[in-house]
Amino acid sequence: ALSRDQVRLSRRMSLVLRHRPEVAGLILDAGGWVPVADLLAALRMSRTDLDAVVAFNDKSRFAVSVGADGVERIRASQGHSRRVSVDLGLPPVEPPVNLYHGTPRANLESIMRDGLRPRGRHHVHLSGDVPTALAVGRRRSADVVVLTVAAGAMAAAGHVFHRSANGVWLTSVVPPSHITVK
Ligand code: HQG
Repeated sequence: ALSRDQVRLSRRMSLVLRHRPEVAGLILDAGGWVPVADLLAALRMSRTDLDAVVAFNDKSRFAVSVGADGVERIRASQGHSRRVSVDLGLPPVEPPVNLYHGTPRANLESIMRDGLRPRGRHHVHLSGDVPTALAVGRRRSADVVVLTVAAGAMAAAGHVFHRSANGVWLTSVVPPSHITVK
């Protein structure tokens, strides 16, 4: 398991790699990658801590890859802010018939009127199973509803889905007509 300090570093990595790279003096490339060496220097963290965070992060939020130039880079697998212009380059994937989204009950009326919107992020995030959707909703409220998204029908109607490296389903918007309350 991660130590408390490593969990704190993990949060800092999420902030920098998804939302505010400039606070660490970093610039993400078009795919959202930064050299591992630059991140270590910017966050003054050890390689051991970085490896632990990448390996034991509860959601596998970070991916490490060696480029064609031999440089080792790291990026967040999903969750980027709209203000950070990153294209993960994920291919379109045929979704399952249903996907799920957990949200505070207080959002329900607005969602059934306007659909699911990406808000500050690049995509609406959907889960492949109900327990995961419940956990996502509980980050924000104890009173959570799980919405069933008719992903198969959406795909048939031309909506595009992607799946992040850590298994989160991504799409641009979900119209209310494809949402039911489970
Ligand atoms: C809601 C975590 C009212 C939406 C998770 C959500 C996920 C609306 C909130 C990832 C709405 C946005 C993303 C509408 C959407 N009216 N409320 N029309 N449309 N909402 O955090 O899906 O731990 O941007 O239901 O596991 O909660 O960070 O999205 O409650 O994968 O790696 O607006 O964040 O991953 O909140 O979570 P978020 P999310 P990490």
